[in-house]
Amino acid sequence: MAKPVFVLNGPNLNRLGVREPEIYGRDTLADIEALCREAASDRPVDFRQTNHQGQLVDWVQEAADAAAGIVINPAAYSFTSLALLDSLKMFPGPIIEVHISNIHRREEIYHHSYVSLAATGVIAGLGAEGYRLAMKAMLSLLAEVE
Ligand code: CA2
Repeated sequence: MAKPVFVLNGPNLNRLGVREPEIYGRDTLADIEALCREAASDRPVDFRQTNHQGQLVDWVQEAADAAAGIVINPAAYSFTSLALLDSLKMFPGPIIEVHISNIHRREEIYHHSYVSLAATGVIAGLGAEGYRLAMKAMLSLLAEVE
């Protein structure tokens, strides 16, 4: 049985589809989970969301043993968390960072992601579709190494 792809989501993403649709679109996190599972086809997906930084670190550490790859939208922790960066640096497989909005078109505080220093690739500004593309890219990357 193939190892799963962990899809990890950071703070406030549980509120997607409820507020600020002009920035984040109308898809809910449940909709995004469904499209990730569809894009993954036979590959198992472990889809999670937390509002807590330490929980994300714990899940990345868990992924080091249990997951083939990580797709992560760290939300605000992208721009603040050296703890998350350190944990991702220890992950041996591919990491794809996803942002629903184009962080580079937003205020300057959103322009520098620490997580990007550990990411294999970054997708931003394509809405929920970014997760589908991230899953497709992840499957290609895993096909190269497995
Ligand atoms: O665009 C993204 O995916 C972000 O990672 C989302 C983060 C933001 O801090 C990043 O700059 C970009 C914020 C998520 C907030 O989610 C909300 C959902 C519904 C309503 C309001 C906020």
